[in-house]
Amino acid sequence: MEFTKTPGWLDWYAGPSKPRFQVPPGSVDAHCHVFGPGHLFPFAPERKYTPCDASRDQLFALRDHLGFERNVIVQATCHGADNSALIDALRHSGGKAKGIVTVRRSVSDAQLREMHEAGVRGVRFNFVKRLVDFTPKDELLEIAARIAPLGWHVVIYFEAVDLPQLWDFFTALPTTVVVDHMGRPDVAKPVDGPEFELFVKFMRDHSNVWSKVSCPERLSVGGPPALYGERDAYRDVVPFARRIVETFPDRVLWGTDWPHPNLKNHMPDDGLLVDFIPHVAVTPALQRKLLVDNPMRLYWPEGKS
Ligand code: 0GY
Repeated sequence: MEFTKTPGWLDWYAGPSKPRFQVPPGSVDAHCHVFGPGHLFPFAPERKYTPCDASRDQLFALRDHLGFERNVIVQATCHGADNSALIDALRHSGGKAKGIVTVRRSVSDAQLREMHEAGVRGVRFNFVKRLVDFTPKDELLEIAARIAPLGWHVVIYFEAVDLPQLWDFFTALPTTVVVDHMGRPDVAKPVDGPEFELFVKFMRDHSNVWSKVSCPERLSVGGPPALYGERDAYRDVVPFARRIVETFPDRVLWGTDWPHPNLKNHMPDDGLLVDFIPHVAVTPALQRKLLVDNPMRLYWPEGKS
């Protein structure tokens, strides 16, 4: 099927620089996506955007270019609950990718087992209104109860202003809970202000909650780097990410977010994003936890396979 991209869509940047920061051996890019290709894996009718293609082979090439060893591929909303592109990527990864899917309550136990076999280790619940239609909480709780026995976890995506109303639901989840992009803080607000304090409390009071300290390019209000290759971008996000890394060093993950859906004003150089890591994880010990030990414990507890 042929698809027309959403007007104004920014394609992923095909010439990323080599990062100056060398990630530790065995590093995991724990948040990235595949899009289609649309002619093989059509985008979902209920999608809120139509992206450019971003194939598994392109993702694996980026992984190698940046010096990473493994990927955690997260189902993107443009594919709805059809996880075929993601499963195909897992199956062609040679054991180097695990996945997070989106499912409806109609999913069968046999389908869940098959996904597990392919390398799926979690489901994503998305509360960002521009991306998805509302799913009733009882459906999500039912799904969480069914995936818990598989040892899977729940990935949640929401915006900081919505945390108070989602708190009771999130804290009732029976699994490990991984938050995308630190719950999207408004980085124009103080890092020790009430909004981000609530997120810190969420993690402090609930030892099953982890966070990805990803997406400075999405959270920054300081604007895009003037030129690709500029090494000083996104500094307004640093205090937020650094606080989470230093307060919860054993429950943080990092990911590129390639191919960066829905960015409006610029497309990041993924090499530059990797160079952001030592600003938020400032010691080799913290970098190793963030990039290797934590994602391996969560996604490859059996060790290298
Ligand atoms: C991200 C962020 C976004 C999109 C999605 O699944 C998605 O479509 O996650 C976004 O637009 O903020 O993590 O990729």
